[in-house]
Amino acid sequence: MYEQISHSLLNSILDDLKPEIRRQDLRHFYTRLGANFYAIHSLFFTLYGHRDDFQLQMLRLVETMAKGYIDRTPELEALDIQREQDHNWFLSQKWVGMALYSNGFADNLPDLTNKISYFQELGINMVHIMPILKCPVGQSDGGYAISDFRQIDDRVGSLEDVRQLAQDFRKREILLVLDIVLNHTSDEHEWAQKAMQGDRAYQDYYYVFDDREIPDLFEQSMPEVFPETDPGNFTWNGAMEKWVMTVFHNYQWDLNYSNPAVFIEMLDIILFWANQGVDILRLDAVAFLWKKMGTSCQNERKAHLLLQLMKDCCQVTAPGVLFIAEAIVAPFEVIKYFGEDAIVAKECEIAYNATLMALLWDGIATQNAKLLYQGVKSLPNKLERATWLNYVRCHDDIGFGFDDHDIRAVGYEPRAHRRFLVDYFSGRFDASARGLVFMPNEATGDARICGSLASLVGLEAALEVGDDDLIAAAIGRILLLHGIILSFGGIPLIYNGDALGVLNDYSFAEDPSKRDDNRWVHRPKIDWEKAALRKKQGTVEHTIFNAMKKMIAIRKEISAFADFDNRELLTIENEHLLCFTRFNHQRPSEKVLVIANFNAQPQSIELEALRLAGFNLYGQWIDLYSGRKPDQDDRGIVLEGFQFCWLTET
Ligand code: OTU
Repeated sequence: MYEQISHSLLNSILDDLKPEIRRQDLRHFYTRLGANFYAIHSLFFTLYGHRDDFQLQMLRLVETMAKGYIDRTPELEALDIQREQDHNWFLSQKWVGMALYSNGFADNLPDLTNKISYFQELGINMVHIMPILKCPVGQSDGGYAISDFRQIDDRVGSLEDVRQLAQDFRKREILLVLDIVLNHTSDEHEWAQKAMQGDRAYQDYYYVFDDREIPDLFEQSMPEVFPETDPGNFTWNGAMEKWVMTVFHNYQWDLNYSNPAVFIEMLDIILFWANQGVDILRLDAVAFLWKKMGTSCQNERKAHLLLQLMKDCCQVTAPGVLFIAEAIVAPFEVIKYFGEDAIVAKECEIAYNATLMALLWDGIATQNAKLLYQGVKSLPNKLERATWLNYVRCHDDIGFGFDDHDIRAVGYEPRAHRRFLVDYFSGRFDASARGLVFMPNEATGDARICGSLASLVGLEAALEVGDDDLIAAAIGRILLLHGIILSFGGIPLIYNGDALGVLNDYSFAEDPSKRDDNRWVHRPKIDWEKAALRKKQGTVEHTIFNAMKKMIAIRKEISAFADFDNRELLTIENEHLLCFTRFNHQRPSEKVLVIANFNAQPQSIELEALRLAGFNLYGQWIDLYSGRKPDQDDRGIVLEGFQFCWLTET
């Protein structure tokens, strides 16, 4: 858009650019800057326009983008241009992700490179490696407390290893996903250290206060993330003799984005990682970016403006790089991280589908799909060129954050129902679920759940008693959940260990840096000798791994599984089943019917429902997953306990 004020500002900025920037060939940079400048200027002005040094900050911002562009390799620039041309590339069904800790999946980064063939064997072509940056030696929140945004933790490797990995992945068409922890730094970060030494400029990078007056006001409306271990949102720092805002752990200092210097530093870091060859950046804890007194300090409008500005700036320098929003918040809030009021994604192209994740677990606990159906029905529509990251579990706890209205709509009382779920997964209701309660909050009654997928769905207990039926049921649940995330629409993200049925790892309790955080129970170190059993018939590992491998391979062949607003939820009588159709957005008659039975008993779906959904009842049906004709009785199609199928007409 052409607009006089921003255009004349752009001209004067271009005149003021450092000579070394002006001398470069910046053709593509300038076209993109011209296209995005109006938006960048408006956003930057809304956030920082009240400052005397606004124009100087704006110049710094443009210099940061230009510098990032100059550092971009020709290979990455070619990729940018290719992705600009094929801008829906990430909506394809061919992508299947996995999330892992480099020192949990492998020993370290070089060893991870040795194990790339495992990804190829399973069909994984997008790998999210959890934090690998320099962090405190003891407690570091699993690396989410970062001490240097440009240096790799030497316990896992070096920057050279990451570059090598990025290259090795690229050759094999595997996407690399890394974290950018935007919301906070560790208290060992240079900025925090300088702040502690009394440097005012760096104290302004954080929220620091002389006394409790303002912190107390904030506390009135701010919830607590880790109430059990880190109650409150502020920590006293003796060196500064001030209170610092620490929403997460007391050693994680919240960055203050009302300071444009912070924004520019973090943009520079984003561009730095884009230039190391990272394809997708996972932006951690984005809901928390803007703090405003009197609010929960989550999902604030200005948090969205910051993300829009990040996206607009990153598009100028590295348009091929995508953002994932990690916002584990209410369904109607999550959707906004794609970009509110925009036609195409204007914040993050991808967002964690935490709602689906939580609903799936409800289905497991209740053996009933009615809340899952209701929650999926209420999922707001997302924008075009935006997609979900669908997952069963990740490295964090599982919170039952679905909507209270939906819970009531299906006849449960929200508080009691959530309590039931926590009781269920912590084994108080059914001893076969081996979860641990995470961060119970006495004041609010809230609690979340930790535990590996296999242990939560009963595999650990079933193996202990050696009961084949129970083992089969647990495996059935594991496959059922993946059958949904692989067909729902979006990028499925499989968690490290889940394709091998890895159980809880209780060893964290002996490690002083981990024992207070039971999320470590489901952050396994893969035992590769045991993992080799995936090649031995008759083992649990073999059954799960090969089923997943087959599902992934089939998913990649089904064009109706690409994500183009092409899912229709079916309303059916049997509440144990979740049922939806996926259709090819260009050829809608190419349909796949997904049916998932959350109940242990066989369940049937009435043929009339399928007829209403546009299926030809006299045609030939085939389950693309099993390759078999579905079972039928006089009422309709019958699914075994925990069975799922991907039906199509032949
Ligand atoms: C994210 O977590 C990370 O995934 C966690 O591993 C980190 O501890 C946390 O940020 C701090 O860096 O912020 O938007 O267990 O579900 O805190 C949601 C709580 C987050 C996490 C939540 C999440």
